[in-house]
Amino acid sequence: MTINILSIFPEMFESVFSASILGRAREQGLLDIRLTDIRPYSASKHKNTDDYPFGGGAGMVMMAQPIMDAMADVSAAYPGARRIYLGPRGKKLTTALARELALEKDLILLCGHYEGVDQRALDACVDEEISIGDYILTGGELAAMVLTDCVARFIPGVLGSSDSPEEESFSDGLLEYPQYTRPRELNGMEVPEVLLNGDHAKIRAWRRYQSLKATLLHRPDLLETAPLDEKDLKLLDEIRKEMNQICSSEN
Ligand code: 4G0
Repeated sequence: MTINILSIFPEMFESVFSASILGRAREQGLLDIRLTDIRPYSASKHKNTDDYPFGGGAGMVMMAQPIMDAMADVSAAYPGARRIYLGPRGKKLTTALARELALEKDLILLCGHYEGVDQRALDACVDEEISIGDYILTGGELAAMVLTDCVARFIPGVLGSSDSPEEESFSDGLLEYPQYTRPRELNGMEVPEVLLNGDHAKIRAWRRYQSLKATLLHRPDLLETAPLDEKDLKLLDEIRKEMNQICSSEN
């Protein structure tokens, strides 16, 4: 897959996309990331990319012309690529959307700045707007990095063969269970006994219990949609009772 990114700050991406798992994926040719600087496309004398908003108001707006010309160049090289604008009014990025985007041959990501982009550029050369969450950033670059990282995990081969994107938080609709590594004892804090005995059925049950407990405690909304079986529902009842006991013994 090729992810093309259009930005006025292409240098922001270098270290994030060179380190760790994304760096390895690129070296292995599983993911091609290409940065296009929008500024050289500006037809204005000083290579401006922003201007005052018509109608007045605070801040600046990114000009349509440099974006449309940059997008035309990149789109011609990657016909059929899904063209995505990162912005706070977009459809929310979720695991399900990331999985869907990972199936695409190519993506083009447009990073906006200031108060956003001239609407005509969005109308003419963007297929969809995606938001990484309900907050405002100073630019779309960090949002593009988040989307790229999140999508890359679902490209076959990007995660080592032993880690699977299915085994992690949210993939089964629940929060993750606690993890431990060596040493077995650290400043008097022990690793839970059950993880040391090699009884894999017991370990699985303990982890499921911990996931259900964390979800009930921190994200009860997820329990409405998580696929739960009879055993999970019984465990949840137990956890609720335990939690009630703890609360009532405090009074
Ligand atoms: C468009 C994405 C882009 C409009 C980008 C700002 C948050 C996200 C930008 C604005 C971004 C996100 C209206 C200020 C650039 N901020 N949540 N900043 N406005 O995905």
